Amino acid sequence: MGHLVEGKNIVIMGVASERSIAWGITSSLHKAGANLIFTYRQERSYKKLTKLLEKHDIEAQLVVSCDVASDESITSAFNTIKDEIGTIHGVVHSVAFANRDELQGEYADTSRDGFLLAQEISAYSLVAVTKAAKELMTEGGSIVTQTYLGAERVIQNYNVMGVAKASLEASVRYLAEDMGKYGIRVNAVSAGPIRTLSAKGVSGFNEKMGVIEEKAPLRKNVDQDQVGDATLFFMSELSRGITGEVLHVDSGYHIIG
Ligand code: NDP
Ligand code: N5H
Repeated sequence: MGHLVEGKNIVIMGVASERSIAWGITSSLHKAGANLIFTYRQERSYKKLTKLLEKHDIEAQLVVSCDVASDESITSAFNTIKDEIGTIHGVVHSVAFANRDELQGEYADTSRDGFLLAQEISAYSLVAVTKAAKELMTEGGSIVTQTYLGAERVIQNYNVMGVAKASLEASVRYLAEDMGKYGIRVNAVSAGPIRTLSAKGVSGFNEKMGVIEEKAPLRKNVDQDQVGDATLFFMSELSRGITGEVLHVDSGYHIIG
């Protein structure tokens, strides 16, 4: 896999810690020769990222702040990327957010604000980022987001995030149609449960991991590196015929009834 994305400029959004799915993706893309640009929201994530890059001897082309809740922040981030880097070939979207108290109990209790917040950060952000990134993808490109099975089925506690991921997956299809004519592909990876900062403290997470070990065809949980390699596939020319797809990296769990 040494040269699958050699020389490609790829933006990675959503590294918050060494456990982040976006960090697994960073490892895979780095090993495959990509030039990496990072965006972060919280200062804490910026510090983590800087330390991680140093520890793993990875040189970022650029690290820029981007809060996907704000159009100005997205515009400013991609303008900086345009000025400093120029053409980009890929974007990894690995961000989501919902109020913790709405990731338990009944979905019917979801507040209007909580619903809109989850949609804004976890689904609309892909639309806004795609629009901004398209201007820099003058040689075509690949956009990959992260989703979860709770978009397709009712999974206890996922609630408002399940509805946001359904919206995200539908956006992947509509965006794939729009972007196809510019040579830009848009896909999603649907990962099984992985212990990350986001997953920390959410109700029922441990049980979900246990079920995978018991019921998934491969009888084990997935990890960040497996998602990283699948994302690398989507970033590379190996997937050149694929767009609008949701690829499950979940030990096969989604096929089990
Ligand atoms: P992490 O907590 O590591 O990453 C979540 C990221 O979202 C953080 O980097 C956070 O940045 C970012 N984020 C939240 N709000 C904003 C915002 N307004 N603007 C910019 N960035 C924001 O968790 P994961 O790696 O688990 O999550 C990454 C993606 O993977 C999410 O889309 C998640 O739904 C998806 N996923 C996760 C699974 C799992 O089991 N972990 C399974 C399937 C999908 P900051 O901290 O700086 O705010
Ligand atoms: C069925 C499950 C378990 C229950 C639901 C979990 C949903 C998690 C997704 C969201 C993104 C988590 C979230 O927004 C947490 C925040 O309220 C609080 N956390 C934070 O603010 C931390 C510090 C920052 C870094 O997090 C974010 N997001 O900014 C699903 C699980 C089996 C799989 C899973 C965990 C899926 C997923 O989408 O992440």
